[in-house]
Amino acid sequence: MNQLKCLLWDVDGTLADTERDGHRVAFNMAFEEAGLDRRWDVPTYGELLKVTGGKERIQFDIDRGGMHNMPHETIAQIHASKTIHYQNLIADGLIPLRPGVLRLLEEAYAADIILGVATTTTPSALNALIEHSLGHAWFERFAVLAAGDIVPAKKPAPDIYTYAMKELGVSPEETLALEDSGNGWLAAQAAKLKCVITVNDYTRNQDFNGADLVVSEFGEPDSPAVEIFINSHNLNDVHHVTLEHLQRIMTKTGSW
Ligand code: XBP
Ligand code: MG
Repeated sequence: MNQLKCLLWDVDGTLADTERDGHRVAFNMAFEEAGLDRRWDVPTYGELLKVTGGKERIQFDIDRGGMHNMPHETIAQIHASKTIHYQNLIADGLIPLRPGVLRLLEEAYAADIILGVATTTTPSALNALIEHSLGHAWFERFAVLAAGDIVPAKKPAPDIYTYAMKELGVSPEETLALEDSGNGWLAAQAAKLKCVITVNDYTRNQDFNGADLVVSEFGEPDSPAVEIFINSHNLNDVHHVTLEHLQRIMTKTGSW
């Protein structure tokens, strides 16, 4: 029987709904600054989210003919400017944490669960979110911040999860991933991790077949009950997701 020893957190869409009003807006600001007439509206950005990584997303849009005037700057320069705009948006306090995130983090930290981050986003973008939405103390409380180009292949490849576990000295059998997207779920699955998913407007129709628990959000005790979409372990008391639910998921043998 496996005990929960480590929680690995995805960032965008899981800790906070950063994509629509954060990253997307910052990309558009950078395009404007670079003299590009391209703007990513909300549905277009939803399509582009199938490509993980901001630089890769811009490249993909160029390759598919989305950008009609080619950028003067390189993609790396446009992305660097996007990251600064994103950091400023986060510093303005526009993107709160999702419901239940801080409660679960605090519960797990108090229980001596090892906490780590495994994300596709750029380290400086992650740092801004920790500083302004979580609080400075969390730089110490996360035992690893695995982000961006630190691995060659981004999600849906398992690499960022494998890297984080190696840094922490933990095994997949004692680690649970918290994700929000199909690409995140594929990455966790390929890393042989159990996985709980909190969907959002961009991801609720994606394929999470085989995930351990898929819910609308982690929720809060004093809010209405969360919606449950997949409940592979038949947890029968999920009003909001607690550390105890995550521990129960880990103790299941995988015979479902
Ligand atoms: C989400 C991503 C990132 C962000 C943009 O990462 O795919 O590319 O959309 O961030 P995750 P960057 O869900 O793994 O946290 O522009 O910094 O790549
Ligand atoms: Mg995500």
